[in-house]
Amino acid sequence: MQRYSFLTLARNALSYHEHWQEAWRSPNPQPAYDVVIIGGGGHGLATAYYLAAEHGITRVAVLEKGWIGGGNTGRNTTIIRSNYLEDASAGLYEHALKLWEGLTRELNFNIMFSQRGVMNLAHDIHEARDLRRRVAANRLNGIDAEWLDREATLEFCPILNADPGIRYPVYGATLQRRGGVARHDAVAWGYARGADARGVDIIQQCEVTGFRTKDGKIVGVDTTRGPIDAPKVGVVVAGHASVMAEMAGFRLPLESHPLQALVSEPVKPVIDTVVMSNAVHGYVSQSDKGELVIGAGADDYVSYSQRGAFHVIEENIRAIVELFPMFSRLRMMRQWGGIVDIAPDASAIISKTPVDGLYINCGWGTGGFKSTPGSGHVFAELIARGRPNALCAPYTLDRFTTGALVAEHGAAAVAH
Ligand code: FAD
Ligand code: PYC
Repeated sequence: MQRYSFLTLARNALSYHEHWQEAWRSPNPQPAYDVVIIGGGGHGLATAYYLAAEHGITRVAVLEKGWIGGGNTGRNTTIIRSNYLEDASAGLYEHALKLWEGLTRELNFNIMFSQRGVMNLAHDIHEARDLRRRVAANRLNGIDAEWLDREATLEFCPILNADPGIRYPVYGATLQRRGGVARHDAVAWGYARGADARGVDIIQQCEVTGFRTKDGKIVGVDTTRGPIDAPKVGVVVAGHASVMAEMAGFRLPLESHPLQALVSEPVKPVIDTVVMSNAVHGYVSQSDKGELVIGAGADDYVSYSQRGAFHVIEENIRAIVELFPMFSRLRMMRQWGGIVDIAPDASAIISKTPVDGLYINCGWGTGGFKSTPGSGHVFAELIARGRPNALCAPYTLDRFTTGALVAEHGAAAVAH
C-alpha cells in the first residue's frame, strides 16, 4: 500500500496530479474468472473485497456499466443504524454496524464514519408505542437503543420545533447513539482499492447485457466489452435487479421506485445528530462541508428515471421547515434521485436463484447503504461456500413462497 509523504503530496499537486498513482487499476476484461460480480456499487465492491480477503478467491471481476459508486451508493444520504424490529434484521444490520466500526482501519482508508446518533421521531402516542416496542426489541437483541421523552428529545436536538401546536408536534424519539453517517464515495473507493490490491479486476464502462447458461447452470455473461466466462456470478445492481433477473429467465418480487434527496447551501454547524421522521417522510443531517442533507419518502410510482417528481420534495421541504423553522431561509443547492428496489416485506434478498451458480443480492430498497459491509460479507460467503450462513439464511428468495417474511416496513423508516 503506497504511503504519501508531504513531499509526494506537494510534487503531485504541482504536477497537476499527473504522476499520482491510481488507487486501483483499469484492466481489460480477461476471458474467464472464478467469480464475476455485476454492479460496482458498495455492495458489489464489498462482496469482491471479502471474496478475496476472507475466502482467498482472487480471480474475480467486478463489472460496472458506469463508474463505481455512481448508482445508489453515490446518491444516498448515508444514514447508518441497526435499530430494526425483527431478529433476522437486527442480526444482519448489527453485523454491518460492527463492521462499520472497524472499516476505516480494515481498509486503511478513511470512510469518515461519524457516530453522531440517529433519532427517529414520534409525533403521537401511537407512533411512540410502536417505537418503544422497537427499542425493547432492539435491546433484547443487544442493540443500543433508547427512548427519549419530549423534553429529552428537545434537549438532544434543540433546534427542533418545540411548539405543541404544529401539525406534527414532537412527542418523543428513539435514539441509537452508535448510529450515524459515513462518506459514501469513500466506502466505494476504499473497498475498490482493497479489492484491487488483492487481485480483483474492477472493470468500469462494462455493461452486462445477457447471461450464458448450459444445462441450467451459469457459464458466463455477455457484456459490451465481450463475453466473459465464469462458473459463479453475483448480481448486485440495486434498482435494476428485476431487469437482470428477466435476462436470466426468472422474476423477482420487487418494485423499482425513485427516491429523492437534496442538499442545501453550506452553513456553520447547526445539527450534530441525524433526525428522521416517519410521519412527515423527511430526515436531515449535516455534512462535513456544512450542507444540510435532506431526504424524502419514495415516489409512489415505479420508474427508472433518476429524478423523481417535484411535488414529493415540495411536501418534504414543507415538513422539514415545520420541524426546523430555522431552515426556512436556506437555499437548496442540488436535488437528485436514485432507483430503489423494494420487496413486499421491505427486506433484502440475498439468495441463490433458479439458475445454478447465479446469486442475487438486492431488495435493499431505501436502506441498503447502512448494510454495505454486512451485505458484502455474507454475500461473499454465500458465493464462496454455496450456502448461506445463519445471518443470511432468512433472506432467501423462497421466503416469498413459504411466507417466512421479514416484515420491516416500520423500521425502513421515512422512505416507504
Ligand atoms: P448501487 O450503488 O446502485 O450499485 C449498483 C450498480 O450496478 C450501479 O453502479 C449500476 O450502474 C450497476 N449496474 C446496473 N445494471 C448493470 C449492468 N447491466 N451491468 C453492469 N453494471 C450494472 N440507505 C441507507 O442505509 N441509508 C440512507 O440514508 C439511504 N439514503 C438513500 C437516499 C437516496 C436518495 C437513495 C436513492 C437511496 C438511499 N439509501 C439509503 C439506499 C442505498 O443507497 C442503497 O440501498 C445502496 O446504496 C445500494 O447499494 P448497491 O451497491 O446495491 O447499489
Ligand atoms: O434507511 O435509515 C434509512 C434511510 C434514511 C433515509 C433513507 N434511508
